[in-house]
Amino acid sequence: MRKKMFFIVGLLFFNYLVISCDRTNNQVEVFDDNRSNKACAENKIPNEFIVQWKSGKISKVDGMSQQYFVNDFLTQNLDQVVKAEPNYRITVDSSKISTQNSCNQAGWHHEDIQSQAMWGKGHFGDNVVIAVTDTGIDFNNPELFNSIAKNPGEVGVDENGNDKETNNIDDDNNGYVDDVYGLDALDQDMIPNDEVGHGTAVTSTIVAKHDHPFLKGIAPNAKIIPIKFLDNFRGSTATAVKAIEYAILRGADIINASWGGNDSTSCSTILPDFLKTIEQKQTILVAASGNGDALGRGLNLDIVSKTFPIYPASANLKNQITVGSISPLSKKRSSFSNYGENSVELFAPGSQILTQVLDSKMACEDGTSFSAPLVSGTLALVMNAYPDLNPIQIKKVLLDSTKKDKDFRNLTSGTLDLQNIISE
Ligand SMILES: [Ca+2]
Ligand SMILES: [Ca+2]
Ligand SMILES: [Ca+2]
Repeated sequence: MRKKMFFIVGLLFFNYLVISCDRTNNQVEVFDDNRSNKACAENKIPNEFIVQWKSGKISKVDGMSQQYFVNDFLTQNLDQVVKAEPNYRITVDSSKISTQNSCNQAGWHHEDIQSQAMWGKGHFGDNVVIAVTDTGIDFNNPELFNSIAKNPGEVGVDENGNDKETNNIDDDNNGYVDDVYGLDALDQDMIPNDEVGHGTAVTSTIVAKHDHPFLKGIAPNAKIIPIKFLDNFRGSTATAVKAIEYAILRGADIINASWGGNDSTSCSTILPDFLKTIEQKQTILVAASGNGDALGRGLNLDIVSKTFPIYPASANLKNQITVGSISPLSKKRSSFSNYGENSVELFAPGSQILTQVLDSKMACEDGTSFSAPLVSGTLALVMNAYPDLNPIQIKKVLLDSTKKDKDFRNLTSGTLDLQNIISE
């Protein structure tokens, strides 16, 4: 009798152990803390998490401790969760924001890539929409403001005779009320106003009008969707996902991503999973290759990507183009620019680029952040020249036309060259 009791108690205890171990293992499986990595630990936003749901949705969960999130929230929702992780900070690369208001080599980039070859044929980016996922734009800059692609579903008059822009109704049913211009994923409003200057500079590289001798946008007639998801301290994996989701919702032909070049994007496994879904969309993602290590020395992304990938640069999507930077003096890779025969498609000017910044001032910028928009804008011109091609074909036209130089360590061994595009 005593023996049997012991057996039953023992069995119960054993069962309990199995159940609790099982539960813990499941949680460990879905929750990836990446705690061994110092950069990840430093960039973890306290009490914020991201959940990738089986429905395909990705959402931020906040306002609870990690212990509560794992033991309570995840436990309760385990059957609906694919993965969860801390929300990691993504910041703009402020080391590459210029304070110089003029460039010795201003305007060199259009000569180098022979922009006139496309402009001369009347290709200025008309009817092409480029989403700029960045710090927003200066809404007081009339040139940039007038380049915004207004959301056609939120303009005009509704059935009650009210202006759809301000009727406080989500007229196009895309989940955002009165999103006329773009999205501010940081302040959660519909005015992506730039407080840093980076997004304004990137955007002006694409759409600045041609009334200044050296500051000319590569695709001045393209329309942009400004999407603000980062600044010097508030961006995150969660806002990056929101930004790209919104660009796709709005049907952007091209998505410019001049960001990701710090350690924290390697911490997320949900971000690359999400980026993979862009391959199914009718769009092209253009990513800056990144500005090297802490000392500004360019990195070989092919090697770095194996251990500390930089997203989106390292994502290697079919409809993605990752761009490194050329310097005007050497006409070679800018020393800070990341490179890689498998990870970087081509190089484009990214040193000494004259741009607009806040308050309609100018700045002389360095960084792969400015190489990417030159390619985004060029893609708009290619879409003008070849209006019937799909994104994969457009990408091929661009890559086939690069100016070859075996010293450039990238997929095409080449640099952006608009003269070659038009002669094909
Ligand atoms: Ca809407
Ligand atoms: Ca509305
Ligand atoms: Ca705002």
